[in-house]
Parts: sequence; structure tokens; C-alpha cells
Amino acid sequence: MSFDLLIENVNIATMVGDDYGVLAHYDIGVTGGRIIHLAPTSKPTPTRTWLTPGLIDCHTHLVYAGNRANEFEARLNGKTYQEISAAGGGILSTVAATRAASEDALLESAQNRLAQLCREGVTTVEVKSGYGLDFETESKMLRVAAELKGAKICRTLLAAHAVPSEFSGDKEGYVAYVANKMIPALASECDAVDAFCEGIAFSPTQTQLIFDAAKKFGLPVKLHADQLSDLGGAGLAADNHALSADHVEFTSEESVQRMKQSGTVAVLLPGAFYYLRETQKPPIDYFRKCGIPMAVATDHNPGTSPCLSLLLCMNMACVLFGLTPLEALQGVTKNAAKALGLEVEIGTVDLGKRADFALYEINHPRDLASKLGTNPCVGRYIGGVRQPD
Ligand code: DI6
Ligand code: FE
Repeated sequence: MSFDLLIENVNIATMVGDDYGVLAHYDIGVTGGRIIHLAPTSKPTPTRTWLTPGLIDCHTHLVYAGNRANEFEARLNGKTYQEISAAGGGILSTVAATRAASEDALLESAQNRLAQLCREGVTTVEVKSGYGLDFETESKMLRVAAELKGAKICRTLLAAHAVPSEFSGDKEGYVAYVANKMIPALASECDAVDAFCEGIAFSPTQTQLIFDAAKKFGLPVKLHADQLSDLGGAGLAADNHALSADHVEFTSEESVQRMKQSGTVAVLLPGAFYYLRETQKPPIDYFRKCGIPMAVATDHNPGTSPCLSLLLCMNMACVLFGLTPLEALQGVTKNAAKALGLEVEIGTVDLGKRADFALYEINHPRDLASKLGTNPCVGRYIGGVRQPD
């Protein structure tokens, strides 16, 4: 049998089933971008090369301009994230920089960040808008996301991220503008719609208006929910059949019950928890008890998680939130695929799936979450095509 690509004698963590799904000393064959052959190798020799599904970062804000190190410093001098935001810093300072930046400059900086993320074996990345908050800049951000090279990109419209200065004092007016103008005009440029449901951002009622508009265009929804307080965001997301509820530190058991009903994924963002020195942890035990799939993502953004290492976020999910290394790897493969609605295509190594995978020099896949600051990735394939290092 001949293939477009044949990799021989690797150990595979397929992530099929409830465990790593280990296939030791296997060959994997790809044709037409799909996995069509998985079989024990004919000449097994000792190997430390492991093949996993390509990693998926299912929550990032990768496109932006500016720098917020001043806020990191201000927080360590005693200010809170909410105080900085109320004083016009926070998201709005990145909005000003992003509006002012040229499309080329935005693309160059985002392309650089993407390259760093991918080095560790990432092959699919979700990228949100949300630092434009006007039609022109939101569409500029989505265009830049579409031009990124080196990974599969899923685009999310996050126009309801903050209230821009033009609508200062008129949150309702901005929500109406997003629902009636931005979502209709940008529906064909994105794969999903997100919002920030929080005291410093949008209320559950306003979030519902955004979701209603998204649904008119058949767009799936997701939500920044319960990051700093419990407004019932994850429950609201679940009631709207959201793909995911993200952050979820303050999520109540009642909301988790509603997530269970709808199959909504809990996306854990330990980088933001760490960077803001938060103390309220997501209800991991209750997620487990209810069988809620948990994903792990970087939430890369300039204000609350300027982190470009998904492997580090896996480690943080273990150390800070108590995930097991297996759960952390599920969180960046099959559960992250589900958070993007792509579980039929990617997230496991299985016959018929897209041939997106990563190669690592490790002893066992548990090593991926167990170490920090090292990068054992030695290869990356998208649709069976080897990606440049
Ligand atoms: N939560 C986050 O962690 C990012 N957005 C959000 O709603 C932070 C965005 C920022 O501070 O720039
Ligand atoms: Fe975020």
C-alpha cells in the first residue's frame, strides 16, 4: 500500500477513549489529508518519538497592537484589574492601539505570536476579534486572522468585549449596534460569536441579545463567563447551546447542571487566573462529577494572559486547578476540538480524521503537562503535510 505520507515506528497517544489511547510501535499512513492507515510496525525498535493529535488552542485574542506591561506593574502596586479598566485602561487601551495600527503591522505581530504558539505542536488556533469595537476595526481584525499562516484558524467575533468610548454611558446602544449592525455585516467573516458577560462588561440580558442576533445567522455562540463574579454566565451560555463557557472560575453548581444538559465545554484559562493572581478556582470536581468536558487554552491577550505556551498552560491547569496530566492533554486535543465544534474532524488520532499531528521526543505523553519551560516538539503536520520548524 502506498500513502502520501507514512510515519513508521512511533508511539501514538490517540486520545481515543477515556485514556491516552496508547498504540506502541505503530505506523501511520495518510492520503488526501486523512489518516487511512494505523497498524503495528513490522520492525519495532526502541523509540522515544511520540505522535499526538495536533494541539488545539481554542481561546486566544492573538490579533492586537500595543503593550500593557504598565498595568501588570500597576496591579503589583495595588490596583485591581477592574479599577484599571474603569480608569480607561484595560481592554480600551488595546482598542485604541489596535484601531491605530495598520493591517500589515497587525498581521506581522500576530504572525509572530502564532509562530511561537505553533512551535510546541499547536495546529489549530481560535482567534477572537474584540479590540476594535467598531465595524472597521473588528473587520480588520477578522481579515488579519484569515491571513495567518501555519495553523488552521477559527475566527470568533467578540464585538461585545467592552463598551467603546463612542458609546460611553450607553451600553444598551452599543449592544443594539452589535446585534443589528456588526453581527449581520460580519456573520460571513466568522465561525462563532462570543461576548464578555461580567460586571465590567455586559449583563446576562445584554448577552442574550447578542446570542439572539448570532442565532439569526446560524452562528454558534460561546461566552467569557463567570471570570470575576457569578452572573450565571455559564448557565446562560448553556441555555443557548453554547459550544463553550470560558474562564468559569465563579460558575455555580446550578450552571454546571445546565452545561451538562447542553453538552457545553468548560474552557479553563489558567494563564489569566495566574497572571491576575486570582484565588477563586473553577469547580473542577463538580465538572468531573457531571461529566463536563474540560478544555485548556492560553487566552493569549496583552492584558490578562500574555502567554504563548499551551504546554505551560497545561502545566498550570494541573498545578493551579488540579487537573491530571491526562485531563490536561484531553483539554488541548479532543475537548478543545469539541469547544470549536470540530470534534468530527480533529482532536484524536483515528482512521478518517484529518492528519493534524505533533511529534514529541518524550518518555510518555504525561511528560507534556509535567514539565515547564521546555519544548519537546520535534515535528508538526497539518493535513499530512510537514510544517516548517
Ligand atoms: N477576559 C479576558 O481574559 C480577556 N478578555 C476577557 O473578557 C482579557 C482582555 C484584556 O484585558 O485585554
Ligand atoms: Fe479571553
